[in-house]
Amino acid sequence: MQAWTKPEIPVVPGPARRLRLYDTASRGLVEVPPATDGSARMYVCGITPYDATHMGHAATYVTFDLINRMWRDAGYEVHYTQNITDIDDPLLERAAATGVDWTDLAHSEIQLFRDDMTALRVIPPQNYVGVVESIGLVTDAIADLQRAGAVYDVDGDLYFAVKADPTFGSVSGYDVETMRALFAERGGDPDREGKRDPLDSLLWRHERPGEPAWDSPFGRGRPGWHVECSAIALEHLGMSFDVQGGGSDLIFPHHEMSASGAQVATGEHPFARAYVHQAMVGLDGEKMSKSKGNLVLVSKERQAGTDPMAIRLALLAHHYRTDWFWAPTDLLDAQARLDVWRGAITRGSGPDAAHTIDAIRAALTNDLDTIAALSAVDTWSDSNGNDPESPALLAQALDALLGIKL
Ligand code: 5CA
Ligand code: ZN
Repeated sequence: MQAWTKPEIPVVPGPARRLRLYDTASRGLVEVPPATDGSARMYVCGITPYDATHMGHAATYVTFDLINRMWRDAGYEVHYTQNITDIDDPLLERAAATGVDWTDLAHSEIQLFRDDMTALRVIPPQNYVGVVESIGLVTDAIADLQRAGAVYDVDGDLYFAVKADPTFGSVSGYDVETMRALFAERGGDPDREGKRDPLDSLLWRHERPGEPAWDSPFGRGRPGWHVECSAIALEHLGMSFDVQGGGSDLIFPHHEMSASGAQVATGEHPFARAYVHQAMVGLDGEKMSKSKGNLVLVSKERQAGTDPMAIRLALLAHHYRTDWFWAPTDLLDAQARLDVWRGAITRGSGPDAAHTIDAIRAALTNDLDTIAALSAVDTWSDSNGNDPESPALLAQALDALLGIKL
């Protein structure tokens, strides 16, 4: 799948810093990549394209964009893969409800997402990969799981036996009761008769009348969700890549299952070195979600004339590991801050920029502390100085490190 236009990324003078991130699995900060070996690999779970990008999605992709930017700043060659869940129940349901062909719906929402990402200056992945174009990869992964003895049949549907992975549960660290509740809530089927373990997850759903289906060694059907991300990540990044990312709603079952599936299919461990999760952005007391319909959409805001850089700055004003609720004041505050910064970089001179740039790097490499990074820029804007190079240097750093083009 075609990704989107890559923004210009200026090179910033001064020493870069190594990135530390909170890893959900080990429940602590880890350095990623662990060594200065020249490359860094990241997989981020992409959209299910049945509705437009909301502020929660945008927060997720901007967060992982900061990781990308910190790695590039440190000189790593970044390998970034993102999937598109372009066949799934919600997509088929929305298409049926609106009388639109499901592939047309997916394509138009993917295009809207590309436009939103471009406007927000998110660096595109090198591999932007749809599930529909990866069915062969997914069926290969299921065949590997079969060879590992981890697959069984329930009335023609194939299931992954989670017990085949002795480390199952180690991504989320949740107890069985919590896993079971979340599994039921997030697309799983713990109570289906014939399953060996309530947590076993669907790998291949045999063809149902009226549903799209593909040929496979297991008969016609379509893939289950988790194995899609295992297969796409394995193909484009291989095992033990540096960061598996997405929103915290994906910790369980999605990231737990996709890690286990890949580990059992390859016999290697771990799937990812760090599991990084963006907290949930909500609206009016609830998680913002396409299914609830309580959305603030990036595209609507853009159409209304909002500066995309104000949207990005509004997102950056919240730390990625804290849940928060979107409010109109977020945008007003961000626009006001942007105006102050724009005023400051058009001055003839300013205070020393090197110190501020180092403070931005120190904050961002410390588990993406965007609040401290923005505050360092505020301090620079509020101070006077006589360095004529400083405003241009700072503008360059904001563009490269925070993705804010003034
Ligand atoms: N296609 C799957 C991942 S394979 C999916 O979760 N799609 S999604 O469209 O529902 O979400 C896209 C990304 O945005 C995911 O990483 C998800 O975790 C994240 N996300 C969804 N809702 C929110 C929210 N309210 N706040 C923050 N991130 C969110
Ligand atoms: Zn995924």
